[in-house]
Amino acid sequence: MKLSHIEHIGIAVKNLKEAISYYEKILGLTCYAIEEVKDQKVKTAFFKVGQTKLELLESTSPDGPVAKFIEKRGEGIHHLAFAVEGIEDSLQEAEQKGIRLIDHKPRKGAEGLDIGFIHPKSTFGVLTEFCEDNN
Ligand code: CMX
Repeated sequence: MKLSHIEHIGIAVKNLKEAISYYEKILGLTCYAIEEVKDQKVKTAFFKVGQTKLELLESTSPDGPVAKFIEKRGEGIHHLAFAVEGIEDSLQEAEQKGIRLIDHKPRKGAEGLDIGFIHPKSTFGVLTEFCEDNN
């Protein structure tokens, strides 16, 4: 498995607009994209800090994963996403080593990346995402 860098950190928020304002007005970052990922029931806002991105996540539905996360655990860091080379093989390799996957095959996420999630119960409590830019 080859991880190159932290692609992004996902942060669950109740109100995207209010959170964007904090990152822009207080931290001086610029929101460069807002995108809805229907499949995941989220609206996302992206910022760059060096080569790492921050992805703010607001749920678009009360039964979405981010709404459930906030209800149970409150706002905060939701997942950690690594850039990998060969996402399909990396997911398979993790599974073969006994790790519980959420996605057995990559699917399309925000920014057109191929993504796959690993279950937090297998990763010491951190919802982990693999990403690969195959565009
Ligand atoms: N980080 C760490 N632990 C988490 C978690 C997270 N983000 N989300 C849920 N959990 C924990 C819960 O606290 C719970 O633990 P306990 O049993 O100890 O209380 C356990 O996982 C099960 O949680 P749940 O609320 O019952 O939720 P589900 O099992 O229905 O779903 C998960 C959990 C991770 C499988 C689901 O949220 C998922 O499939 N996530 C991947 C997709 C996703 O998060 N999409 C949104 C982001 C999309 C994007 O970035 O574009």
